[in-house]
Amino acid sequence: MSEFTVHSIPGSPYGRAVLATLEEKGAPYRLSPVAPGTFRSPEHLARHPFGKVPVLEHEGFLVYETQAILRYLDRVLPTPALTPADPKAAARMDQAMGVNDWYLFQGVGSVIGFQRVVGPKLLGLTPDEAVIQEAMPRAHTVFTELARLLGDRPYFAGEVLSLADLMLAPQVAFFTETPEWAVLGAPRANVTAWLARMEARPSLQATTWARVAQMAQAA
Ligand SMILES: N[C@@H](CCC(=O)N[C@@H](CS)C(=O)NCC(=O)O)C(=O)O
Repeated sequence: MSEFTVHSIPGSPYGRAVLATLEEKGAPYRLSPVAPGTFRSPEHLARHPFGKVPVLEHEGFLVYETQAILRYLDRVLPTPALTPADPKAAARMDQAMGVNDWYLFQGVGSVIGFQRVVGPKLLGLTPDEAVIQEAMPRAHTVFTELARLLGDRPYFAGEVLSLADLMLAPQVAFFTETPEWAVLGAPRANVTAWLARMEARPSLQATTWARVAQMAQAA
């Protein structure tokens, strides 16, 4: 299998989902770091007209949007399969990936993760407590729903790992670095057990912020 190139940055949960999926597949890949401040450069906009990461490059084919990237990887690298064969389980996977994009990231991760982690760590910003408080009602709804969807099963689509887990785990992991985890994640035993299960996987361990920063330095 020819090498995959992932255009991303250390600390991107979406980028981590792509890297962790490549790790799960045992595929050869390299990180092409997108330098801070160059997201809207002509070079990056040519890859991603919305100026975001990640972008996957494979055999001259470029694709952005993490869901599209993960599904592409699962098609060109069929083993281990990360999409359930059972239509209902596959629908749960798709649903959880949609919840990740539309409700967890938008207005929750993008606010609390930015205010508490990315802003202070990368830009030296002080968290805006009012903005965080504004995001909390939606955050409670999202975590309540994640706990309900997961139920008492080990993974979001059921008994086996799927793309949904690889997409959600990097986003949910961000919250463990915030005080809000105490009310959002920590009280939900199934969510914390699932996250611990995910973070113990070699694919997640190989793609922590620190490990991706090392990849970026070596690139
Ligand atoms: N819908 C996109 C979301 C990607 C996204 O929001 N990426 C963030 C990093 S995790 C980003 O590039 N942010 C930079 C910006 O918005 O300027 C996907 O699924 O890939």
